[in-house]
Amino acid sequence: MNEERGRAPSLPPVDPRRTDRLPPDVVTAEMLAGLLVEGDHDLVTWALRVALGGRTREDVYDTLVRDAMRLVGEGWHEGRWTVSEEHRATQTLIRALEDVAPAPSPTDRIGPTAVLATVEGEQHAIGLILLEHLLREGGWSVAYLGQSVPVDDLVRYVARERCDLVALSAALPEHLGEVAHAVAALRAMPRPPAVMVGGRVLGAADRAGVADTAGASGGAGVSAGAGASGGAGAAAADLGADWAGGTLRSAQRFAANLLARIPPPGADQQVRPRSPRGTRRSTP
Ligand code: B12
Repeated sequence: MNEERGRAPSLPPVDPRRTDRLPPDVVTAEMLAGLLVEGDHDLVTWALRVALGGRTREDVYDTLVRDAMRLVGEGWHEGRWTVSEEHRATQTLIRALEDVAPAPSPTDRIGPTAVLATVEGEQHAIGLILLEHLLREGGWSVAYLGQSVPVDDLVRYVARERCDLVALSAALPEHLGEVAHAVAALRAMPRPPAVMVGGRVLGAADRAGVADTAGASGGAGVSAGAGASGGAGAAAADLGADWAGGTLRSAQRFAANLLARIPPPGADQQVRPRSPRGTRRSTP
C-alpha cells in the first residue's frame, strides 16, 4: 500500500508495547533521530525501552540519545530539516524521556538534594533531564529548575533548600562566563554545595579520559576530570567547579562519591515534595 503511494515503509511492524527478545543495538542513533524528527512518540519510547533493556542508562544517554540529537542538529544546520522539525524532535524526546524515567522511590523525597539548572540565556537543558534520571537512581532528591536561571535566584534557592549539589549545563561557549559567575557565587555561600558543570561546551573527548580521572579522584571539593580532556578540560578547570566534564557516566561516579560522604538524615528530616512530572513539555 505504502509503495503504491510512493512511500517506502520506514520500519518493520512493531508493537511499541513489546520490547522483549530484541537486542538493544537494534536501535541506532540514525533510527532514533528519524523517529524523533517524525515526532513518533510511541516509537521513540519503544526505541528507548529496547536500548535500556540491554544497556546501562548512562551508556544509552551518553551515546544513543546524544548522537541522535547531534544528527538532528546536523540536519537542522544543513537545512535538511526545518526549525519546526528540530523543535518537534526536541519535544518528542522530552516527552518520551518522561515515559522511561526511573520509577519514583522514597529517596526522591528524603535523599540529599541536587539542583539542576542552566545559567541565564542558556536554553539547552536536555542533558540535565538525563542527569536527573541518573541522580534519582543513585539516591538523590532532584530539583530540576530547567533553563535560564538567574544566578542570584539560584543561590537563594540553594540556601533555602539546603542543597548539597548543584549541576549546571552549558552548550554554548558564550555562556561559560555566566557559568563561572554562578560557580563563584555558589562557592561563596556560607554552606557551599558541591558544584559540577557539564554540557556540550565541554566536549565529548572525555568519553575516555575524564571518565577514568573522575573515577580515581572524584569527591566533594576535588577538581576531578577537568584536566584530562585537553582544551575543553582546561576551560572547565577555569570554571572553578568541583567537577567538570562532558559525560554523564563520569559525573555519576562523582555524585556517588559525594553522596557517600553526606551523613544520613536525622529523625527531624523533612519529607520533601517530589518534582512534578510532565511539566517540561514546552520551552519557556
Ligand atoms: C535541541 C537543540 C536546541 C533546543 C534546546 C531545547 C532544550 N529544551 O534543551 C533549542 C531550540 C532551544 C536550541 C536553541 C539554540 N541552539 Co541548539 N541545539 C539543539 C541540538 C539539536 C540538540 C541539543 C541536545 O539536546 N543534545 C542532546 C543532549 C543529550 O546532549 P548534550 O546537551 O551535549 O548533553 C550530553 C552531555 O553534554 C552531558 N551533559 C549535558 N549537560 C550536562 C550537565 C552536567 C552537570 C553533566 C555532568 C553532563 C551534562 O550529558 C548529555 C549526554 O552525554 C544541538 C545539536 C547537538 N549537536 O547537540 C543544537 C546546537 C547545540 N544548537 C546550536 C545553536 C546555534 C542554537 C541557537 C543559537 C540557534 C538560534 N539561532 O537560535 C539557539 C541558542 C539558544 C540558547 N540561547 O541557548 C548549535 C551550537 C553551535 C555552537 N555554537 O557550538 C548546535 C550544535 C546545532 C548546530 N549544529 O549548529 N537548540
